[in-house]
Amino acid sequence: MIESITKAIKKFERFLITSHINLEGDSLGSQLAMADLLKNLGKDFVIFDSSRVPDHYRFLPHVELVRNKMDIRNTKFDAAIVLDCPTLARTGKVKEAVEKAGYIINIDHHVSNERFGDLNWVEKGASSVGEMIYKLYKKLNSEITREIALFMYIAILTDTGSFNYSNTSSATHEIVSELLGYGIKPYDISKSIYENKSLGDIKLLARALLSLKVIENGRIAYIVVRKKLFNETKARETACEDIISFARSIKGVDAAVFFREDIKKKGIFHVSFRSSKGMDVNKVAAAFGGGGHKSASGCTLRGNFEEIKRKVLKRIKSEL
Ligand SMILES: [Mn+2]
Repeated sequence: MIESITKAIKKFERFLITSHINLEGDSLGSQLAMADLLKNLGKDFVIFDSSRVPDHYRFLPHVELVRNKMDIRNTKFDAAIVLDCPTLARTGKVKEAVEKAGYIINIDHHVSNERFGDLNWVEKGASSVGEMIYKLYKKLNSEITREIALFMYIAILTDTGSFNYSNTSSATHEIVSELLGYGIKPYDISKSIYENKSLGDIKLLARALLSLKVIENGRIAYIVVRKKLFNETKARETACEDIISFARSIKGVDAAVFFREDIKKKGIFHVSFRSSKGMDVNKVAAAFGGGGHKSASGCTLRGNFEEIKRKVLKRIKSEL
């Protein structure tokens, strides 16, 4: 598969690079690493994403290349490279531009990937798309610099939960060991990403934890964050990123659920799932039109909150 990807990259000249809405470490790191790979090969590219770069990733070089607006009528691409994205709909408003590009290269590691591309390289066993891009560099014999190593490291670091999740393997550590050889500083990176919170973010965390409930004899834990909490605490949307791990960390919990009301759109709720001990939460998210990985997934629902909560908890109970 990787050969057809390298062939396509060599064949085309002008690329659209994109990823999923709500950018995070893997989507951002893999896009920036892909951009440098294309640059190394003398190709043209534009990075166009639906969401803005979160504040705690603004320390990365080249983030200014990430565009959130584009006049697609006057732009022509030979191909679109879609990274870390299980469905085309997850590219958000970039979907139209991807379709217009005419040829789609889909590179991903989600089990729920819908193979929407003309070329689909989906590696369920990869820790992150960053790890897959690393393999592309090796395959193409392309030079890795300190900056490129940083992009890949961030993708791997964040998608493995700082090397804690079950997707962490000896291969992951071997790659990371090589990346560290380029002189990147794990402590500085970790500080920039994880210790850059506002006071409001922490106040929101405190309030969110107060909402934590356990059901089914402690086997399911869930947390709820309603819209008004953002106003009351002055937290940023990204403050919610890893609150769900507190629910999963409780002894005896098989599955954790995090409900977050959308700040802008009325009646929209984002639901995340995390499991331990092998429950397949990708299946649970898929039942509501979402997806992800076996032990980490999500979906978005519209409607009355109590009704959504009831439906979601009923579905996850059936997996116990
Ligand atoms: Mn990923």
